[in-house]
Amino acid sequence: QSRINMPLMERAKAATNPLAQRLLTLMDRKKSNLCVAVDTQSSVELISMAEKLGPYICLLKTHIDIIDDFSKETIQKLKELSEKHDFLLFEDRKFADIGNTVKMQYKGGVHNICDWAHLVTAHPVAGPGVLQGLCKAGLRDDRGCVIIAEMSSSGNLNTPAYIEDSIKIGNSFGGFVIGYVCQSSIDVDAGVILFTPGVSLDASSDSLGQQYVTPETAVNEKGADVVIVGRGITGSENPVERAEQYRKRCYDALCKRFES
Ligand code: 5IU
Repeated sequence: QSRINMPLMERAKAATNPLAQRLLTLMDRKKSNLCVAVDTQSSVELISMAEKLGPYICLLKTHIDIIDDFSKETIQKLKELSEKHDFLLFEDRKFADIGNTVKMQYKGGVHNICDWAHLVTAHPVAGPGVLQGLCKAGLRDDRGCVIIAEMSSSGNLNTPAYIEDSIKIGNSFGGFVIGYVCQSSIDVDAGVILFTPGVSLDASSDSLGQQYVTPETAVNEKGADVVIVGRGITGSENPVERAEQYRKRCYDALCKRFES
């Protein structure tokens, strides 16, 4: 059986990475493979979305550096809500520098990302040093990284060779890398998780290069395990209703794969 048609709990058992195991188990328990991307500049809005949408999601994806009124309290509240509603915190920091620099970006500055984000993203463009650096900031069982193999935006520079090499780099850090951001069903072990952004029920693109597909296309054609949705939920009139709609469509599409 391959990753594609293996039930989540079987994949959790196959996973060698403890955080991958935890996320797959959480997805099964909550019946959610939905990650909401809350791209807002207001910490009040961020916390309010986390409180409202928490029950429907497996992951809350942040861009903590866009918050205008950031404070330690923002993080404290996110941590509390992550426990209350049983979701993990995913900071989409897109680390991309040399190891020595990303090590400091991960654990330093006002955001102190490795203190609170269960997951972070990294571009492998600089080579394995980016992962060596992140691991140096303090590798623990409840911290992990998602490697960006392929972006959703039009004109991205992720060639098939780049994607293949990204996976080679990621696979050599199996204790830290739990999966990949990608737009196609790349060949990875059953315990490795694929994340796909660029999903919307309303639009096929935005005015700045983003490209969208439906939840079903993401899960059943692109092989996504976790579906990342931003404005489709946060920009709607009723984000809670919309989140439940996306949760169901994404999870039903995933369950359909187990039957095949
Ligand atoms: N995001 C992408 N595409 C990518 C990667 C990250 O859209 O390839 I890597 C982020 C950007 C934003 C969210 O935070 O995912 C998608 O938001 P919308 O659903 O609002 O487009």
